[in-house]
Amino acid sequence: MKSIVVLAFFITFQSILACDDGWLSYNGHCYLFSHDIQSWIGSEGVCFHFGAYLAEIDDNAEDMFLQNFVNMFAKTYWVGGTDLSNEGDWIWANSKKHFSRTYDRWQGNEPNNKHGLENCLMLGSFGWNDSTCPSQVNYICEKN
Ligand SMILES: [Ca+2]
Ligand SMILES: [Ca+2]
Ligand SMILES: [Ca+2]
Repeated sequence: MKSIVVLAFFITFQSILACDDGWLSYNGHCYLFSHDIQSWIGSEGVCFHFGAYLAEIDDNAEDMFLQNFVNMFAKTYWVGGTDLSNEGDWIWANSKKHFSRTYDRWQGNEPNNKHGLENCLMLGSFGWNDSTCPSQVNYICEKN
C-alpha cells in the first residue's frame, strides 16, 4: 500500500514538474514555442539560455506533435536543422546527428538552397523548408 501511495505521489509530482510554465510536454521532453522572433543563430542562443536547444525532430510522431501546434499558432518557426557547415549535409545542431541517418520531411522541391543562401530549417504550415538563417521568425526550443 505504501509503495502505491509513493508511486501515485511520484507520478503526480512528475506530471506537475514535467515542464516549466509555458512549455509543452511531449514524450518526456519539453517544448517552448516562442512569442518573439529571432534569426536562427539568435534562436539557438535564446534556447541555450533556457538550458534547452533548438528543437530536433527525431521521428514522425514528434514531427506531427510540433506540426499540429505550428498549424494552430499559424506562425513560422526555426528548428535546429542546418547545413551551414557543409552545403547539402543537414545535421541537427545540438546532437550533430545527420538527417540522412534519422528522419526528414522536406516539402516539394525543398531543400532548394535558393540563391545559394538557404542553410537553416524552418517549420511552417507548409512543412519543412530550408530558409535564410538571418530571417527573423519564431522558434521552438526543446529540453530533455
Ligand atoms: Ca527531439
Ligand atoms: Ca543550404
Ligand atoms: Ca527553401
